[in-house]
Amino acid sequence: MSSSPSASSRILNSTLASLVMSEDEAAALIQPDSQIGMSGFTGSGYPKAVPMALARRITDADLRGQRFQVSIFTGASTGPELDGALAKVGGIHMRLPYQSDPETRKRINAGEMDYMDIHLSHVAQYVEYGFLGRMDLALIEVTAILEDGRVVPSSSLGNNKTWVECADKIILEVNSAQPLALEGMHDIYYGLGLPPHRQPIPLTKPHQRIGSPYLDIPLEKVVAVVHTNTADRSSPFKESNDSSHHIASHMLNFLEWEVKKGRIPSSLLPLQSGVGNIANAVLYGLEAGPFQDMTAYTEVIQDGLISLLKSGKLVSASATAFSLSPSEAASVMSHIGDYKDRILLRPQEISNHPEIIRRLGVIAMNGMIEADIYGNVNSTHIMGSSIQNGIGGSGDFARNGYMSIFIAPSTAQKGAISTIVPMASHIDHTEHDVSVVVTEQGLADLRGLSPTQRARLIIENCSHPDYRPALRDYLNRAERLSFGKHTPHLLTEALSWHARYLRTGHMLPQATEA
Ligand code: 0RQ
Repeated sequence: MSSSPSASSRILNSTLASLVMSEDEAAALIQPDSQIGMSGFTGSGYPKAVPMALARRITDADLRGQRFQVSIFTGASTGPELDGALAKVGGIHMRLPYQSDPETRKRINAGEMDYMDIHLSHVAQYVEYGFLGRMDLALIEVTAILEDGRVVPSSSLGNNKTWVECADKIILEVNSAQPLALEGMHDIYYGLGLPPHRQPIPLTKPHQRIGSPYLDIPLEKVVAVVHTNTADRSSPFKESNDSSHHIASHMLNFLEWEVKKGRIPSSLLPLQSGVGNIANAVLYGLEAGPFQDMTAYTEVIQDGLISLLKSGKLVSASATAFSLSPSEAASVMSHIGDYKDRILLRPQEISNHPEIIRRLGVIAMNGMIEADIYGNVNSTHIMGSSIQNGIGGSGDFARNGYMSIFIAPSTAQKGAISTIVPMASHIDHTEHDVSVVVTEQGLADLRGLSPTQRARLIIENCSHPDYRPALRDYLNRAERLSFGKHTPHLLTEALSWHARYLRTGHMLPQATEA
């Protein structure tokens, strides 16, 4: 905890200033079995001090033989001080909606922790509808507190508005490491309401402001205010390689073709780009394209979007959070004022709202784990049973966008796994929500095609040459022997590729099996 003058000068409301305490004192206010809505989205704007103090409290309780767990709801993934620290001490009972922390992943996949993976646009309304039970506490990182008690949000907005509205109690972490110049960058819409009284959201342009730059805090609910001074801790992206360059180049050619056909303007339609190394590399690829005056209506601002903003190719970006590599985060946050007119952060119920995504005609570009030959996409599970991160916002955009593009290298784990398989081992996006599949091998435009037409195209254009003969063979035999001929499958064989990988460490069928 820091009590420097700069820290206290960020708390201008006298009632809230009187509630300043240490993180340990604040954590002592948290009861076992609480449901806590925390800020944080893709490693930005998450509380850092109280979760670690809570982890210490949980360890102490453990030593005394008392079970102490809490349920954690966030915007999306957080950082080691939150997910990492609490998962390590076995302190999380239920976690939602999206995570990418190694320790959390390990616990979930070991069956030691419950995890509910839901669309990011659903989280706020699930809580407001009461589907997820009572929200005991909101623990929110903010940049500063104004005299009237409203707050300047931090580097992400996520579900913060919903958490402070629905929770019984609120703890605020005021983080002096977040630049004060974030003030004015947020746009918090207060007009959504609940059915049957919902009205259209008055947002018709990606960069339009429809709300307030400040988050309203019901002051009577606040039980603690804690100073922190720790920067967001995000993960670096992998270096782009030949595979990601080829993927980016296929995407560029395709988008140029779409412009040439007159289907989309030369500034394209607003872009959404998912998390991950490949999605980030594709954004860098757009730098080389002919498109000018692009816009983004997305959830996360990654390094690639910053690069497009810097070069002037991207006019503006609307999102709910930053998701930057450590080096880019340091550079962007120290010059955040330069981006004030071009970046807007919104609550995730608005950044990911189906109504807006459909109205704006967003081009959705998301990474995938695997696709099957019919265009069903798995974004979340390794070998059908082990969670990687979660569906995040990919479903919000894939179902509702103008067009939905899924990207991945054609193989994973040094070629031992084909990301194009006969049948996906888990399905997040069905064949009905997938317009285009891209790997470094090529691109398959699935629009307007029947299942078997899609299968031929995906195999020929997207699969790795090492796996192509086996995929062709599977499809040919399925077309002859399948019970139905609409989406031909040999059910006992459909997932044998995954079973073989689990058995032998390689997916490639043996000659006798093909
Ligand atoms: O494993 O880390 O051990 O090397 O999965 O794969 O190729 O680095 O891909 O970073 O682009 O992430 C789908 C996970 C892709 C991401 C996913 C292994 C691979 C590697 C990561 P290692 P890459 P990326 C909006 C959008 C869902 C959420 C989403 C994601 C690791 O894009 O989480 O889209 N998407 N949100 O080796 C076994 C396969 C594999 C495989 C990859 N078929 N089998 N392992 N891997 N394919 C933003 C938000 O919602 C917040």
